[in-house]
Amino acid sequence: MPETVFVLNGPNLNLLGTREPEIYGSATLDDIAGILEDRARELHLEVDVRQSNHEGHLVDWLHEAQAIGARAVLLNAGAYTHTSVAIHDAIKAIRTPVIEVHLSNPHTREEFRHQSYVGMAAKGTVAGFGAASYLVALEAVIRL
Ligand code: CA2
Repeated sequence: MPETVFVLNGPNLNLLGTREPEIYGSATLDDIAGILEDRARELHLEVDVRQSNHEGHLVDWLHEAQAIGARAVLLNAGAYTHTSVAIHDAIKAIRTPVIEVHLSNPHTREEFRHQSYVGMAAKGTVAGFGAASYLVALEAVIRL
């Protein structure tokens, strides 16, 4: 059985591909899931791609990643990146490595996006490459 990589996406990322393509690109979350599934197969991994607009779901899924023995979590927590101590604590509470992912580069954007509670707890961060950020993060998993 291939090991599973959770790909968790936070608020508003269900809207990807429909609005603000100049910031977030034109790929939908389903498009990204398809790209990751193809690459994961080549890497003998399996991806489980999820999205929620609710902070607690992301916390529950981080716990679940540990419970099922997931190989890693790719986490784009959306705006919760910059606000959520609960998600920070959940990342710290599990042994499963978490890689922070962003489509845009938050450091080139508004000041309030410069702080990341996710990044402070994550193994590493991939940001600024659009949909390819997820792919680069998946490649990093096999090097962990
Ligand atoms: O660049 C990223 O991936 C972000 O995590 C995206 C978040 C933002 O709050 C972070 O600072 C950086 C926002 C996701 C909103 O997604 C939308 C997609 C399409 C249309 C509108 C919003």
